[in-house]
Amino acid sequence: MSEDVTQVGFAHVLPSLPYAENALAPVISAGTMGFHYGKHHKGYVDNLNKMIAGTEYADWTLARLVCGTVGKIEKSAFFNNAAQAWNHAFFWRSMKPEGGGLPSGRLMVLIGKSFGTFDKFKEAFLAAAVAQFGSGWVWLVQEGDGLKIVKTSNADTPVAHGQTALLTCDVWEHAYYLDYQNRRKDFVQAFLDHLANWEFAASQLK
Ligand code: MN3
Repeated sequence: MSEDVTQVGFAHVLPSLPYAENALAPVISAGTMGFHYGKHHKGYVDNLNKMIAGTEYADWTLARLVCGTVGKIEKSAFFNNAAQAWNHAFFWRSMKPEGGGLPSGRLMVLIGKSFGTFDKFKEAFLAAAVAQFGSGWVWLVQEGDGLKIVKTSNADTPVAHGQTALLTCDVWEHAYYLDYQNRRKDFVQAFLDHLANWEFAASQLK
C-alpha cells in the first residue's frame, strides 16, 4: 500500500474513504461506517500520532512501524495502533459498492489453483471468519506462488509476517454488531457476495 495515502510529512493522516459513508448500505449501514471509520479508525490514527511524537518512531512510515514493532511486548501499543491504522485503510479498499461477484484474470486462476473452485474459497473464507475467536481479521494473502486464507487476532496483520495482503474482512464486533448483532457469518457472507472488491485484490498481486 502506498505510504502517501496515510502519511503527510511525519504525521499519519486518516485516509479518505473511497466512497460515501452510506454507499455500502444495506450490507454495511451508514451508522456502522460512521462509527467504524469516524471513531474507531480515526482513534487508531490519532493515538498513533500522540504516541510517536518526540520518539524515535516520529518519522517512521506506517509500514515500517508495523514491521518494526511486531512481537515486541514493550512496543505493543505502537504496534496495535499502527497495525490497526494499516488494516482499516486496507479494509476500506477491499470493498466497493456493488462489489462481490467473481474475480477474473490471474487472480481467478490462482484462486482455482489454491482452493479448487471459487465456491470452495468462499466456504473456507467464511469458516475462517467464524472460527476466529474474539476480535480479529480474515485475509486472502499471497505467499510465494500460492494464495492462502489466514486469520489474525486483534491488530495482527499478515504484512508483519512477510505475506502480501490481497483482501480483508474486519471481524471485530464493531464491524458488524449494529447491523448484524452476533451474526458474524451473515456479515461475512454479505461482504463476499456484495462488497468484495476483486479489482483491488488483483491489483495487490505480486
Ligand atoms: Mn475495525
